[in-house]
Amino acid sequence: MLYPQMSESRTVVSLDGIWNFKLDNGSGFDEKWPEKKLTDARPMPVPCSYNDVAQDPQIRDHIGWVFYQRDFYITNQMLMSRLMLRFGSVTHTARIYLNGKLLCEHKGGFLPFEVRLNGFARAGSNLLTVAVDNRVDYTTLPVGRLVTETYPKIGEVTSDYPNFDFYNYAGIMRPVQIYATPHDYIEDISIQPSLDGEIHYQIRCSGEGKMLVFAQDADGRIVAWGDDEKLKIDSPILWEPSNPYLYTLTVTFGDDIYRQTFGIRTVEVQNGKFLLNGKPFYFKGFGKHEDSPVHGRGFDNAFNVNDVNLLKWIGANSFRTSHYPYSEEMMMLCDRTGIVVIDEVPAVGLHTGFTATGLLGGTPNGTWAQMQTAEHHQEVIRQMIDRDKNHPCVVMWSMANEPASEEEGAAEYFQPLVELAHDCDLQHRPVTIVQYGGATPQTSKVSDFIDVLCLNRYYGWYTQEARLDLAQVMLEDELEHWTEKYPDKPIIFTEYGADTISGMHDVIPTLFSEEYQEKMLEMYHQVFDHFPTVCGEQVWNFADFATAENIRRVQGNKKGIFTRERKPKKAAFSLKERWENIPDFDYKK
Ligand code: GCB
Repeated sequence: MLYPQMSESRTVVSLDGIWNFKLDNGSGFDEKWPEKKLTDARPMPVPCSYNDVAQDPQIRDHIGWVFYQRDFYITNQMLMSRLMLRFGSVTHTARIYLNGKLLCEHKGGFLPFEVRLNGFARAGSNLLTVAVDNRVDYTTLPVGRLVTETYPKIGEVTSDYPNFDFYNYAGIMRPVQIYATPHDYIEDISIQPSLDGEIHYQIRCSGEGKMLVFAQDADGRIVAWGDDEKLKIDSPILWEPSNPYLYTLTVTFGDDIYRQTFGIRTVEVQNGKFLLNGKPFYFKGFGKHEDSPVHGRGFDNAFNVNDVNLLKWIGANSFRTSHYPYSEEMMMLCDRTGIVVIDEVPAVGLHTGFTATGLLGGTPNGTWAQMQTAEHHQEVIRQMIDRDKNHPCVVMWSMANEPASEEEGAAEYFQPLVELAHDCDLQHRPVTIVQYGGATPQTSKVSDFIDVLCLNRYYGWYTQEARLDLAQVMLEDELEHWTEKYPDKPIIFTEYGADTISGMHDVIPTLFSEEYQEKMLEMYHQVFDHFPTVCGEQVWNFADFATAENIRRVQGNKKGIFTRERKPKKAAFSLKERWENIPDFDYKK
Protein backbone atom coordinates (compact mmCIF):
# COMPACT_ATOMS: atom_id res chain seq x y z
CA MET A 1 0.00 0.00 0.00
CA LEU A 2 1.51 3.33 -1.05
CA TYR A 3 2.00 6.06 1.53
CA PRO A 4 -0.06 9.16 0.67
CA GLN A 5 2.12 11.82 -0.90
CA MET A 6 1.79 15.13 -2.69
CA SER A 7 2.83 15.21 -6.32
CA GLU A 8 1.87 17.06 -9.48
CA SER A 9 -1.16 14.74 -9.63
CA ARG A 10 -1.89 14.03 -5.96
CA THR A 11 -3.20 16.06 -3.04
CA VAL A 12 -3.09 15.10 0.63
CA VAL A 13 -5.21 16.75 3.32
CA SER A 14 -4.65 16.01 6.99
CA LEU A 15 -7.62 15.37 9.26
CA ASP A 16 -5.46 15.40 12.37
CA GLY A 17 -6.46 17.76 15.13
CA ILE A 18 -8.85 17.79 18.04
CA TRP A 19 -11.89 15.59 17.42
CA ASN A 20 -14.98 14.95 19.52
CA PHE A 21 -14.91 11.83 21.66
CA LYS A 22 -17.35 9.82 23.70
CA LEU A 23 -17.31 6.45 25.43
CA ASP A 24 -19.98 4.04 24.25
CA ASN A 25 -22.69 3.64 26.87
CA GLY A 26 -23.55 0.22 25.52
CA SER A 27 -26.13 1.50 23.04
CA GLY A 28 -24.17 3.90 20.81
CA PHE A 29 -24.84 1.78 17.73
CA ASP A 30 -28.55 1.23 18.58
CA GLU A 31 -29.01 4.93 19.19
CA LYS A 32 -27.31 5.59 15.85
CA TRP A 33 -24.62 7.92 17.18
CA PRO A 34 -22.75 7.98 13.84
CA GLU A 35 -25.76 9.66 12.19
CA LYS A 36 -25.69 12.86 14.24
CA LYS A 37 -23.39 15.11 16.21
CA LEU A 38 -22.24 13.42 19.40
CA THR A 39 -23.80 15.02 22.45
CA ASP A 40 -21.72 15.69 25.57
CA ALA A 41 -18.56 14.89 23.67
CA ARG A 42 -15.15 15.81 24.99
CA PRO A 43 -12.13 17.01 23.03
CA MET A 44 -9.68 14.32 22.00
CA PRO A 45 -6.42 14.74 20.07
CA VAL A 46 -5.85 12.73 16.89
CA PRO A 47 -3.45 11.03 16.54
CA CYS A 48 -3.06 9.93 20.16
CA SER A 49 -4.10 7.13 22.47
CA TYR A 50 -7.20 8.26 24.35
CA ASN A 51 -6.15 6.64 27.62
CA ASP A 52 -3.79 9.10 29.28
CA VAL A 53 -5.02 12.52 28.19
CA ALA A 54 -8.36 12.54 30.01
CA GLN A 55 -7.14 12.05 33.61
CA ASP A 56 -10.19 9.88 34.08
CA PRO A 57 -10.01 6.18 35.05
CA GLN A 58 -13.29 5.53 33.23
CA ILE A 59 -11.64 6.53 29.99
CA ARG A 60 -8.21 5.09 30.74
CA ASP A 61 -9.58 1.66 31.63
CA HIS A 62 -12.65 1.56 29.39
CA ILE A 63 -13.33 -1.81 27.75
CA GLY A 64 -15.16 -1.86 24.43
CA TRP A 65 -16.27 0.77 21.93
CA VAL A 66 -15.61 4.49 21.90
CA PHE A 67 -16.69 7.05 19.31
CA TYR A 68 -14.60 9.74 17.63
CA GLN A 69 -16.17 12.35 15.40
CA ARG A 70 -15.34 15.43 13.36
CA ASP A 71 -16.66 17.21 10.31
CA PHE A 72 -14.70 18.37 7.32
CA TYR A 73 -15.36 20.20 4.06
CA ILE A 74 -14.91 18.84 0.57
CA THR A 75 -14.80 20.93 -2.58
CA ASN A 76 -16.53 20.06 -5.86
CA GLN A 77 -13.12 19.88 -7.43
CA MET A 78 -11.88 17.25 -4.95
CA LEU A 79 -14.90 15.10 -5.76
CA MET A 80 -13.79 14.95 -9.39
CA SER A 81 -10.69 12.94 -8.35
CA ARG A 82 -10.45 9.50 -6.90
CA LEU A 83 -10.79 10.40 -3.23
CA MET A 84 -9.51 8.16 -0.45
CA LEU A 85 -9.74 8.32 3.32
CA ARG A 86 -6.75 6.71 5.01
CA PHE A 87 -5.96 5.79 8.61
CA GLY A 88 -2.36 5.08 9.65
CA SER A 89 -3.74 2.84 12.41
CA VAL A 90 -6.76 2.54 14.67
CA THR A 91 -6.38 0.23 17.67
CA HIS A 92 -7.74 -2.47 17.53
CA THR A 93 -11.00 -2.60 15.53
CA ALA A 94 -12.52 0.31 13.66
CA ARG A 95 -15.84 1.08 12.00
CA ILE A 96 -15.76 4.10 9.73
CA TYR A 97 -18.97 6.05 9.05
CA LEU A 98 -19.44 8.97 6.71
CA ASN A 99 -22.63 11.00 7.05
CA GLY A 100 -24.11 8.12 9.01
CA LYS A 101 -23.29 5.37 6.50
CA LEU A 102 -20.90 2.57 7.38
CA LEU A 103 -18.00 2.72 4.89
CA CYS A 104 -15.82 -0.06 6.23
CA GLU A 105 -14.71 -2.09 9.21
CA HIS A 106 -11.07 -2.89 9.90
CA LYS A 107 -9.54 -5.35 12.33
CA GLY A 108 -5.94 -4.96 13.51
CA GLY A 109 -4.58 -1.99 15.41
CA PHE A 110 -1.18 -1.38 13.89
CA LEU A 111 -1.50 -1.23 10.12
CA PRO A 112 -3.01 1.30 7.73
CA PHE A 113 -6.29 0.95 5.88
CA GLU A 114 -8.19 3.12 3.47
CA VAL A 115 -11.61 3.47 1.96
CA ARG A 116 -12.90 5.24 -1.12
CA LEU A 117 -14.97 8.36 -0.46
CA ASN A 118 -16.46 8.89 -3.93
CA GLY A 119 -20.16 8.12 -3.83
CA PHE A 120 -20.31 8.82 -0.09
CA ALA A 121 -18.70 12.23 0.42
CA ARG A 122 -20.59 15.33 -0.72
CA ALA A 123 -19.45 18.80 -1.66
CA GLY A 124 -19.67 20.87 1.50
CA SER A 125 -19.71 19.55 5.03
CA ASN A 126 -19.32 15.85 5.88
CA LEU A 127 -19.64 14.12 9.22
CA LEU A 128 -16.98 11.51 9.91
CA THR A 129 -17.45 9.08 12.80
CA VAL A 130 -14.94 6.45 13.83
CA ALA A 131 -16.03 3.78 16.30
CA VAL A 132 -13.08 2.04 17.95
CA ASP A 133 -13.05 -1.19 19.96
CA ASN A 134 -10.06 -1.97 22.17
CA ARG A 135 -10.98 -5.51 23.14
CA VAL A 136 -8.44 -8.30 22.74
CA ASP A 137 -9.18 -12.00 22.95
CA TYR A 138 -8.21 -15.34 21.40
CA THR A 139 -9.20 -14.12 17.92
CA THR A 140 -7.18 -10.89 17.91
CA LEU A 141 -3.50 -10.00 17.56
CA PRO A 142 -2.23 -9.16 20.10
CA VAL A 143 -3.97 -11.79 22.18
CA GLY A 144 -5.96 -11.11 25.34
CA ARG A 145 -8.33 -12.88 27.66
CA LEU A 146 -11.79 -11.38 27.87
CA VAL A 147 -13.50 -12.81 30.94
CA THR A 148 -16.63 -12.13 32.92
CA GLU A 149 -16.46 -12.97 36.62
CA THR A 150 -19.06 -12.66 39.36
CA TYR A 151 -18.30 -10.75 42.57
CA PRO A 152 -20.37 -10.58 45.75
CA LYS A 153 -22.64 -7.51 45.92
CA ILE A 154 -21.43 -6.31 42.50
CA GLY A 155 -22.41 -9.12 40.17
CA GLU A 156 -20.80 -9.62 36.80
CA VAL A 157 -17.56 -7.82 36.04
CA THR A 158 -15.88 -8.01 32.65
CA SER A 159 -12.11 -7.75 32.46
CA ASP A 160 -9.85 -7.85 29.45
CA TYR A 161 -6.47 -9.22 30.49
CA PRO A 162 -3.81 -8.49 27.90
CA ASN A 163 -1.57 -11.47 27.28
CA PHE A 164 1.23 -9.04 26.67
CA ASP A 165 3.38 -6.76 28.74
CA PHE A 166 2.47 -3.31 27.45
CA TYR A 167 -0.47 -1.09 28.25
CA ASN A 168 -3.39 -1.76 25.93
CA TYR A 169 -3.45 1.77 24.54
CA ALA A 170 -6.24 2.41 22.07
CA GLY A 171 -7.76 4.98 19.79
CA ILE A 172 -6.83 6.67 16.54
CA MET A 173 -3.09 6.28 16.99
CA ARG A 174 -1.63 7.48 13.71
CA PRO A 175 -2.38 10.22 11.16
CA VAL A 176 -5.70 10.42 9.32
CA GLN A 177 -5.58 11.75 5.79
CA ILE A 178 -7.73 12.31 2.75
CA TYR A 179 -5.89 12.04 -0.51
CA ALA A 180 -6.85 12.54 -4.12
CA THR A 181 -5.41 10.83 -7.20
CA PRO A 182 -6.43 10.76 -10.86
CA HIS A 183 -8.97 8.03 -11.70
CA ASP A 184 -6.30 6.18 -13.69
CA TYR A 185 -3.68 5.78 -11.03
CA ILE A 186 -0.60 4.00 -9.72
CA GLU A 187 -1.78 1.46 -7.21
CA ASP A 188 1.38 -0.18 -5.93
CA ILE A 189 5.13 -0.36 -6.44
CA SER A 190 7.47 -3.15 -5.27
CA ILE A 191 11.19 -2.70 -5.70
CA GLN A 192 13.94 -5.29 -5.66
CA PRO A 193 17.44 -3.86 -5.81
CA SER A 194 20.69 -5.72 -6.40
CA LEU A 195 24.22 -4.63 -5.62
CA ASP A 196 25.23 -4.19 -9.27
CA GLY A 197 22.61 -1.45 -9.61
CA GLU A 198 20.05 -3.51 -11.49
CA ILE A 199 16.69 -2.58 -10.02
CA HIS A 200 13.70 -4.81 -10.68
CA TYR A 201 10.22 -3.59 -9.90
CA GLN A 202 6.60 -4.57 -10.15
CA ILE A 203 4.19 -1.71 -10.70
CA ARG A 204 0.45 -2.16 -10.43
CA CYS A 205 -1.74 0.46 -12.07
CA SER A 206 -5.47 0.84 -12.41
CA GLY A 207 -7.04 2.15 -15.61
CA GLU A 208 -5.47 3.24 -18.87
CA GLY A 209 -2.24 5.11 -19.34
CA LYS A 210 1.30 5.11 -20.59
CA MET A 211 3.90 4.23 -17.98
CA LEU A 212 7.27 5.88 -17.62
CA VAL A 213 9.85 5.00 -14.98
CA PHE A 214 13.13 6.60 -14.01
CA ALA A 215 15.47 6.68 -11.04
CA GLN A 216 16.94 9.76 -9.42
CA ASP A 217 19.88 10.00 -7.05
CA ALA A 218 19.75 11.83 -3.74
CA ASP A 219 20.44 15.13 -5.49
CA GLY A 220 17.53 14.64 -7.87
CA ARG A 221 19.67 13.84 -10.94
CA ILE A 222 18.15 11.26 -13.26
CA VAL A 223 20.51 8.27 -13.18
CA ALA A 224 18.57 5.67 -15.17
CA TRP A 225 15.48 5.21 -17.33
CA GLY A 226 13.51 2.03 -16.99
CA ASP A 227 11.26 -0.24 -18.98
CA ASP A 228 8.22 -2.03 -17.56
CA GLU A 229 10.20 -4.11 -15.14
CA LYS A 230 13.74 -2.92 -14.55
CA LEU A 231 16.43 -0.30 -14.85
CA LYS A 232 20.18 -0.17 -14.27
CA ILE A 233 22.02 2.38 -12.16
CA ASP A 234 25.74 2.59 -12.92
CA SER A 235 28.18 2.66 -9.99
CA PRO A 236 25.38 2.53 -7.42
CA ILE A 237 25.87 3.91 -3.93
CA LEU A 238 24.77 1.27 -1.44
CA TRP A 239 22.46 1.82 1.52
CA GLU A 240 24.30 1.08 4.77
CA PRO A 241 23.75 2.19 8.36
CA SER A 242 26.72 4.57 8.15
CA ASN A 243 25.65 5.89 4.73
CA PRO A 244 21.89 5.50 4.28
CA TYR A 245 21.85 6.58 0.68
CA LEU A 246 18.40 6.81 -0.89
CA TYR A 247 17.37 6.85 -4.52
CA THR A 248 13.92 7.68 -5.83
CA LEU A 249 11.97 5.67 -8.34
CA THR A 250 9.65 8.06 -10.13
CA VAL A 251 6.69 6.42 -11.83
CA THR A 252 4.32 8.23 -14.13
CA PHE A 253 1.17 6.56 -15.40
CA GLY A 254 -1.12 8.68 -17.55
CA ASP A 255 -1.52 11.85 -15.48
CA ASP A 256 -0.47 10.24 -12.20
CA ILE A 257 2.99 10.62 -10.66
CA TYR A 258 4.34 8.80 -7.62
CA ARG A 259 7.85 8.94 -6.17
CA GLN A 260 9.01 5.92 -4.19
CA THR A 261 12.30 6.11 -2.33
CA PHE A 262 14.46 3.02 -2.10
CA GLY A 263 17.94 1.97 -1.05
CA ILE A 264 20.28 -0.41 -2.77
CA ARG A 265 21.17 -3.13 -0.32
CA THR A 266 20.81 -6.87 0.02
CA VAL A 267 20.19 -9.15 3.00
CA GLU A 268 21.00 -12.81 3.21
CA VAL A 269 21.75 -15.52 5.74
CA GLN A 270 24.80 -17.68 5.11
CA ASN A 271 26.96 -19.99 7.24
CA GLY A 272 25.74 -18.62 10.54
CA LYS A 273 26.15 -14.99 9.45
CA PHE A 274 23.61 -12.28 8.76
CA LEU A 275 24.89 -10.58 5.62
CA LEU A 276 24.02 -6.99 4.70
CA ASN A 277 25.42 -6.11 1.30
CA GLY A 278 27.32 -9.39 1.44
CA LYS A 279 29.16 -8.49 4.66
CA PRO A 280 28.58 -9.97 8.16
CA PHE A 281 26.43 -7.48 10.07
CA TYR A 282 26.26 -7.21 13.88
CA PHE A 283 22.98 -5.93 15.36
CA LYS A 284 23.45 -3.49 18.26
CA GLY A 285 20.32 -1.98 19.71
CA PHE A 286 17.05 -2.60 21.44
CA GLY A 287 13.57 -3.90 21.48
CA LYS A 288 11.48 -0.75 21.65
CA HIS A 289 7.89 0.31 22.11
CA GLU A 290 5.83 3.10 20.68
CA ASP A 291 5.27 4.56 24.11
CA SER A 292 5.57 8.01 25.59
CA PRO A 293 3.98 10.04 28.37
CA VAL A 294 0.62 11.65 27.50
CA HIS A 295 0.56 10.26 23.91
CA GLY A 296 0.56 6.61 25.02
CA ARG A 297 1.18 4.79 21.76
CA GLY A 298 0.04 7.79 19.72
CA PHE A 299 2.25 8.87 16.85
CA ASP A 300 4.76 11.51 17.84
CA ASN A 301 7.40 12.79 15.41
CA ALA A 302 9.34 14.54 18.16
CA PHE A 303 9.71 11.38 20.25
CA ASN A 304 10.66 9.38 17.15
CA VAL A 305 13.39 11.78 16.07
CA ASN A 306 14.62 12.05 19.64
CA ASP A 307 14.71 8.23 19.97
CA VAL A 308 16.67 7.84 16.75
CA ASN A 309 19.13 10.49 17.95
CA LEU A 310 19.52 8.59 21.23
CA LEU A 311 20.11 5.36 19.27
CA LYS A 312 22.88 7.16 17.40
CA TRP A 313 24.27 8.63 20.62
CA ILE A 314 24.55 5.24 22.25
CA GLY A 315 26.17 3.63 19.20
CA ALA A 316 23.20 1.41 18.31
CA ASN A 317 22.46 0.49 14.72
CA SER A 318 19.13 -1.35 14.98
CA PHE A 319 15.88 -2.13 16.77
CA ARG A 320 13.01 -4.57 16.61
CA THR A 321 9.48 -3.20 16.27
CA SER A 322 8.46 -5.16 19.35
CA HIS A 323 5.60 -6.12 19.38
CA TYR A 324 3.74 -4.64 16.37
CA PRO A 325 4.58 -2.72 13.20
CA TYR A 326 5.54 0.88 14.04
CA SER A 327 4.31 3.93 12.14
CA GLU A 328 5.24 4.35 8.49
CA GLU A 329 6.77 7.69 9.40
CA MET A 330 9.17 5.92 11.79
CA MET A 331 10.16 3.47 9.05
CA MET A 332 10.88 6.35 6.68
CA LEU A 333 12.97 7.99 9.39
CA CYS A 334 14.98 4.77 9.79
CA ASP A 335 15.54 4.58 6.01
CA ARG A 336 16.85 8.08 6.16
CA THR A 337 19.06 7.70 9.23
CA GLY A 338 20.39 4.19 8.65
CA ILE A 339 18.72 2.37 11.52
CA VAL A 340 18.28 -1.33 10.70
CA VAL A 341 14.86 -2.73 11.62
CA ILE A 342 13.47 -6.16 12.43
CA ASP A 343 9.81 -5.71 11.56
CA GLU A 344 7.35 -7.63 13.77
CA VAL A 345 3.63 -8.34 13.29
CA PRO A 346 1.41 -7.81 16.36
CA ALA A 347 1.44 -11.52 17.16
CA VAL A 348 2.26 -11.41 20.84
CA GLY A 349 0.54 -13.41 23.56
CA LEU A 350 0.07 -16.58 21.52
CA HIS A 351 0.52 -18.75 24.57
CA THR A 352 -2.11 -20.03 26.97
CA GLY A 353 0.44 -21.34 29.47
CA PHE A 354 2.40 -18.27 30.37
CA THR A 355 1.66 -14.60 30.71
CA ALA A 356 3.95 -12.06 29.21
CA THR A 357 4.22 -10.03 32.40
CA GLY A 358 7.21 -12.00 33.43
CA LEU A 359 5.99 -15.40 34.52
CA LEU A 360 8.27 -17.43 32.34
CA GLY A 361 8.23 -21.18 32.00
CA GLY A 362 4.55 -21.98 31.82
CA THR A 363 3.29 -25.46 31.21
CA PRO A 364 2.10 -26.43 27.76
CA ASN A 365 -1.63 -26.61 27.66
CA GLY A 366 -2.87 -26.70 24.13
CA THR A 367 -2.35 -23.17 22.85
CA TRP A 368 -2.76 -24.15 19.22
CA ALA A 369 -6.08 -25.88 19.75
CA GLN A 370 -7.44 -22.78 21.48
CA MET A 371 -6.16 -19.83 19.44
CA GLN A 372 -8.38 -18.67 16.61
CA THR A 373 -5.85 -16.31 15.11
CA ALA A 374 -4.43 -18.18 12.09
CA GLU A 375 -6.44 -16.36 9.44
CA HIS A 376 -5.96 -12.92 10.94
CA HIS A 377 -2.27 -13.73 11.38
CA GLN A 378 -2.02 -14.25 7.61
CA GLU A 379 -3.77 -10.93 7.03
CA VAL A 380 -1.37 -8.95 9.22
CA ILE A 381 1.66 -10.62 7.63
CA ARG A 382 0.40 -9.71 4.14
CA GLN A 383 -0.48 -6.18 5.20
CA MET A 384 2.80 -5.53 6.99
CA ILE A 385 4.92 -6.77 4.10
CA ASP A 386 2.75 -4.90 1.64
CA ARG A 387 3.27 -1.70 3.64
CA ASP A 388 6.98 -2.06 4.43
CA LYS A 389 8.43 -4.04 1.50
CA ASN A 390 10.31 -1.09 -0.03
CA HIS A 391 12.02 0.12 3.12
CA PRO A 392 15.76 -0.54 2.97
CA CYS A 393 15.83 -0.31 6.79
CA VAL A 394 13.75 -3.49 7.09
CA VAL A 395 16.06 -6.49 6.99
CA MET A 396 13.95 -9.25 8.53
CA TRP A 397 10.31 -10.13 9.24
CA SER A 398 9.32 -11.42 12.67
CA MET A 399 6.20 -13.62 12.64
CA ALA A 400 5.59 -13.51 16.39
CA ASN A 401 6.97 -12.71 19.81
CA GLU A 402 7.22 -15.58 22.28
CA PRO A 403 4.50 -17.89 21.01
CA ALA A 404 4.08 -21.40 22.41
CA SER A 405 6.68 -22.60 19.94
CA GLU A 406 7.49 -25.59 22.15
CA GLU A 407 3.94 -26.95 22.09
CA GLU A 408 2.48 -29.54 19.73
CA GLY A 409 0.84 -27.77 16.84
CA ALA A 410 3.35 -24.89 16.66
CA ALA A 411 4.99 -26.15 13.47
CA GLU A 412 1.62 -26.69 11.80
CA TYR A 413 0.57 -23.17 12.79
CA PHE A 414 3.77 -21.36 11.84
CA GLN A 415 5.25 -23.13 8.85
CA PRO A 416 2.57 -21.82 6.45
CA LEU A 417 3.02 -18.32 7.88
CA VAL A 418 6.79 -18.37 7.35
CA GLU A 419 6.22 -19.58 3.78
CA LEU A 420 3.65 -16.85 3.24
CA ALA A 421 6.11 -14.17 4.37
CA HIS A 422 8.76 -15.52 2.00
CA ASP A 423 6.25 -15.60 -0.86
CA CYS A 424 4.96 -12.06 -0.27
CA ASP A 425 8.37 -10.42 -0.25
CA LEU A 426 10.03 -9.69 -3.57
CA GLN A 427 13.25 -8.96 -1.65
CA HIS A 428 13.23 -12.41 0.04
CA ARG A 429 14.23 -11.08 3.44
CA PRO A 430 14.94 -13.64 6.17
CA VAL A 431 12.03 -14.61 8.41
CA THR A 432 12.15 -15.31 12.13
CA ILE A 433 9.99 -16.13 15.14
CA VAL A 434 11.18 -14.60 18.42
CA GLN A 435 11.31 -17.34 21.05
CA TYR A 436 11.14 -17.28 24.84
CA GLY A 437 13.03 -19.32 27.43
CA GLY A 438 10.47 -22.13 27.39
CA ALA A 439 11.52 -22.96 23.82
CA THR A 440 14.90 -24.63 23.95
CA PRO A 441 16.97 -26.37 21.27
CA GLN A 442 15.38 -29.58 22.50
CA THR A 443 11.77 -28.39 22.61
CA SER A 444 11.34 -25.71 19.95
CA LYS A 445 9.15 -26.91 17.10
CA VAL A 446 9.80 -23.96 14.78
CA SER A 447 13.56 -23.49 14.72
CA ASP A 448 14.13 -25.85 11.78
CA PHE A 449 12.24 -23.62 9.36
CA ILE A 450 13.12 -20.08 10.45
CA ASP A 451 16.17 -18.33 9.00
CA VAL A 452 17.51 -16.70 12.15
CA LEU A 453 17.20 -17.77 15.80
CA CYS A 454 15.95 -14.80 17.79
CA LEU A 455 16.08 -15.46 21.52
CA ASN A 456 14.60 -13.57 24.47
CA ARG A 457 16.42 -14.64 27.62
CA TYR A 458 16.16 -13.56 31.26
CA TYR A 459 18.77 -15.61 33.13
CA GLY A 460 19.71 -13.46 36.11
CA TRP A 461 16.26 -11.89 36.25
CA TYR A 462 13.22 -14.18 36.04
CA THR A 463 15.44 -17.17 36.78
CA GLN A 464 18.68 -17.24 38.81
CA GLU A 465 17.73 -13.78 40.01
CA ALA A 466 20.63 -11.94 41.63
CA ARG A 467 22.93 -14.87 40.75
CA LEU A 468 24.87 -13.76 37.73
CA ASP A 469 27.37 -16.58 38.23
CA LEU A 470 24.60 -19.16 37.81
CA ALA A 471 22.92 -17.13 35.10
CA GLN A 472 26.15 -17.13 33.12
CA VAL A 473 26.57 -20.91 33.12
CA MET A 474 22.94 -21.39 32.17
CA LEU A 475 23.25 -18.98 29.27
CA GLU A 476 26.47 -20.58 28.07
CA ASP A 477 25.01 -24.04 28.35
CA GLU A 478 21.95 -23.09 26.34
CA LEU A 479 24.01 -21.40 23.65
CA GLU A 480 26.22 -24.46 23.35
CA HIS A 481 23.14 -26.53 22.60
CA TRP A 482 21.73 -24.07 20.06
CA THR A 483 25.02 -23.75 18.20
CA GLU A 484 25.59 -27.48 18.21
CA LYS A 485 22.14 -28.15 16.75
CA TYR A 486 22.07 -25.19 14.34
CA PRO A 487 25.69 -24.36 13.47
CA ASP A 488 24.60 -22.46 10.36
CA LYS A 489 21.84 -20.32 11.83
CA PRO A 490 22.70 -16.85 13.07
CA ILE A 491 21.51 -16.08 16.60
CA ILE A 492 20.29 -12.66 17.70
CA PHE A 493 19.44 -11.94 21.33
CA THR A 494 16.30 -9.90 20.83
CA GLU A 495 15.68 -9.46 24.56
CA TYR A 496 17.76 -9.58 27.73
CA GLY A 497 17.51 -7.13 30.57
CA ALA A 498 16.62 -6.27 34.15
CA ASP A 499 14.05 -3.97 35.71
CA THR A 500 15.95 -0.98 37.02
CA ILE A 501 14.60 1.91 39.01
CA SER A 502 16.33 5.04 37.84
CA GLY A 503 18.25 6.57 40.75
CA MET A 504 18.45 3.35 42.78
CA HIS A 505 22.09 2.56 43.53
CA ASP A 506 24.00 0.00 45.53
CA VAL A 507 27.64 -0.85 46.21
CA ILE A 508 26.82 -4.52 45.93
CA PRO A 509 24.67 -4.68 42.81
CA THR A 510 21.23 -5.67 44.06
CA LEU A 511 18.15 -6.35 41.98
CA PHE A 512 16.51 -3.19 40.60
CA SER A 513 19.66 -1.09 41.09
CA GLU A 514 21.34 0.65 38.18
CA GLU A 515 24.49 -1.30 39.02
CA TYR A 516 22.74 -4.67 38.64
CA GLN A 517 21.43 -3.76 35.20
CA GLU A 518 24.94 -2.77 34.13
CA LYS A 519 26.57 -5.91 35.54
CA MET A 520 23.97 -8.18 34.06
CA LEU A 521 24.40 -6.76 30.58
CA GLU A 522 28.19 -7.07 30.91
CA MET A 523 27.80 -10.75 31.76
CA TYR A 524 25.61 -11.38 28.71
CA HIS A 525 28.06 -9.54 26.46
CA GLN A 526 30.99 -11.61 27.67
CA VAL A 527 29.07 -14.74 26.75
CA PHE A 528 27.90 -13.40 23.36
CA ASP A 529 31.46 -12.56 22.41
CA HIS A 530 32.45 -16.23 22.75
CA PHE A 531 29.94 -17.54 20.25
CA PRO A 532 30.73 -16.79 16.59
CA THR A 533 27.14 -17.24 15.37
CA VAL A 534 25.71 -14.73 17.85
CA CYS A 535 25.35 -11.84 15.44
CA GLY A 536 23.35 -9.39 17.43
CA GLU A 537 22.33 -8.00 20.79
CA GLN A 538 19.15 -6.03 21.33
CA VAL A 539 18.64 -5.10 24.96
CA TRP A 540 15.18 -5.11 26.48
CA ASN A 541 14.16 -2.27 26.46
CA PHE A 542 15.17 1.03 24.94
CA ALA A 543 13.06 2.96 27.47
CA ASP A 544 10.77 2.26 30.43
CA PHE A 545 7.21 1.81 29.25
CA ALA A 546 3.64 1.59 30.48
CA THR A 547 2.06 -1.80 31.19
CA ALA A 548 -1.14 -3.09 32.70
CA GLU A 549 -1.07 -2.87 36.48
CA ASN A 550 0.32 -5.94 38.15
CA ILE A 551 2.47 -6.67 41.18
CA ARG A 552 5.49 -7.40 39.01
CA ARG A 553 5.42 -3.92 37.55
CA VAL A 554 6.14 -0.65 39.37
CA GLN A 555 4.23 1.92 37.33
CA GLY A 556 5.24 0.04 34.22
CA ASN A 557 8.14 -2.02 32.96
CA LYS A 558 11.43 -0.56 34.11
CA LYS A 559 13.87 -2.47 31.93
CA GLY A 560 14.62 0.66 29.93
CA ILE A 561 18.18 1.81 29.40
CA PHE A 562 16.49 5.20 29.30
CA THR A 563 13.61 6.25 31.52
CA ARG A 564 10.23 6.81 29.93
CA GLU A 565 11.22 10.48 29.64
CA ARG A 566 14.42 9.35 27.85
CA LYS A 567 16.97 10.11 30.58
CA PRO A 568 19.89 7.65 30.65
CA LYS A 569 20.42 5.10 33.40
CA LYS A 570 23.98 4.08 34.32
CA ALA A 571 24.11 1.18 31.85
CA ALA A 572 23.57 3.61 28.97
CA PHE A 573 27.15 4.78 29.32
CA SER A 574 28.72 1.32 29.40
CA LEU A 575 26.59 0.24 26.44
CA LYS A 576 27.76 3.32 24.59
CA GLU A 577 31.35 2.42 25.26
CA ARG A 578 30.84 -1.15 24.09
CA TRP A 579 28.82 -0.36 20.99
CA GLU A 580 31.04 2.46 19.81
CA ASN A 581 33.79 -0.15 19.68
CA ILE A 582 31.78 -2.74 17.77
CA PRO A 583 31.77 -2.05 14.03
CA ASP A 584 28.59 -2.61 12.00
CA PHE A 585 30.42 -5.16 9.87
CA ASP A 586 32.91 -7.97 10.45
CA TYR A 587 32.75 -7.88 14.25
CA LYS A 588 32.89 -11.66 14.06
CA LYS A 589 34.74 -13.00 11.06
C1 GCB B 1 9.33 -10.71 27.44
C2 GCB B 1 8.39 -10.08 26.47
C3 GCB B 1 8.29 -8.57 26.67
C4 GCB B 1 8.28 -8.22 28.15
C5 GCB B 1 9.57 -8.73 28.75
C6 GCB B 1 9.67 -8.45 30.25
O1 GCB B 1 9.78 -11.79 27.26
O2 GCB B 1 8.68 -10.36 25.14
O3 GCB B 1 7.14 -8.11 26.04
O4 GCB B 1 8.10 -6.88 28.39
O5 GCB B 1 9.69 -10.09 28.58
O6 GCB B 1 10.16 -7.41 30.64
O7 GCB B 1 9.20 -9.30 31.01
